[in-house]
Amino acid sequence: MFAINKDLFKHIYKLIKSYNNIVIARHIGPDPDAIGSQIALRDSIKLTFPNKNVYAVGAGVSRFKYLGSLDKIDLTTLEDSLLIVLDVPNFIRVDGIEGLKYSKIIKIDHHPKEDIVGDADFTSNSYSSTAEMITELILGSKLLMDTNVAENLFMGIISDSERFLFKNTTVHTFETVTRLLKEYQIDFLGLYDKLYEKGFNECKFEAYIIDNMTITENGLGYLIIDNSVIEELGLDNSAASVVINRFNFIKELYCWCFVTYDERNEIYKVNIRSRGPVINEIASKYNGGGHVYAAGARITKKSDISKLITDLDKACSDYIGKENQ
Ligand SMILES: [Mn+2]
Repeated sequence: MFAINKDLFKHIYKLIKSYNNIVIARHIGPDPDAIGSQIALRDSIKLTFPNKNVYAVGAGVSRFKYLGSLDKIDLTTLEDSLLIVLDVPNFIRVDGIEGLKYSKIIKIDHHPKEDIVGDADFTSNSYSSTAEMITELILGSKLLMDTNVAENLFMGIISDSERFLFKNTTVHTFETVTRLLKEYQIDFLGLYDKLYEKGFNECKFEAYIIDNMTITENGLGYLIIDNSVIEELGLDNSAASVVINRFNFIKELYCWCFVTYDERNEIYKVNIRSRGPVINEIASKYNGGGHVYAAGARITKKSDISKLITDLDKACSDYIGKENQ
């Protein structure tokens, strides 16, 4: 893996070096991997080149404020910038680059390839997280790292691999984390408090899901979540995506999905997870996509919800068939 990337890392470093204005973006509805990677790379470039203007853009999420702050800037005032796109394969899901004039793109992402192609392109779905890729880039190039950068990368890896529980975890993931821990004295137990502390109402929401989820005989769990439940508990409409990973390893479930209705955008958002069946190809049929075992979809027609559920159930049944062979 390292040998192939050496020239690519040189190319990425050269591009970064040659631009004064650099804008780093990631996907809408960001998670700790997206924001942690973005802030870590911004801070690493600033450490390496203190005179450059480097901006991490997109809407902030108050829950992830501990990762650092994003930059509020009128992008239309920037001349000739370098755009770095992280953790997102398609332009439609890039957050906060409207009006930006850029001449080159660097792309770093662990999702299956879609329409974004970088002039320097580091796309591979054999990494647990974008943060794992950026750690490899920084440690394998002349970019600098400090404890703060290392902590944000650590958080991205831990979060996207669900603390090494997900199937995207590899020996390389452990090696990468070991290097961060060894070389940058990360207070990882302190960081876990920030990442895993949850309110009691979030626990009640988990209980509501457990109580109301339908489980098919093929091992698909699904629930169309009532918005009034989320409101009564004082949670926001990202609640389902916050808790979905907590339903892993339930014996009766191979795949599980939660549907929430986003009133403002008049769209049904579906979060899907799996511990066997491939789900991103199904999600892409319903205006979505993602990883093999973690994906999402956006549905406008209510009747498509049951079609999606039927497709996922079929994937579970195929998977059980395969397992029994
Ligand atoms: Mn990611």
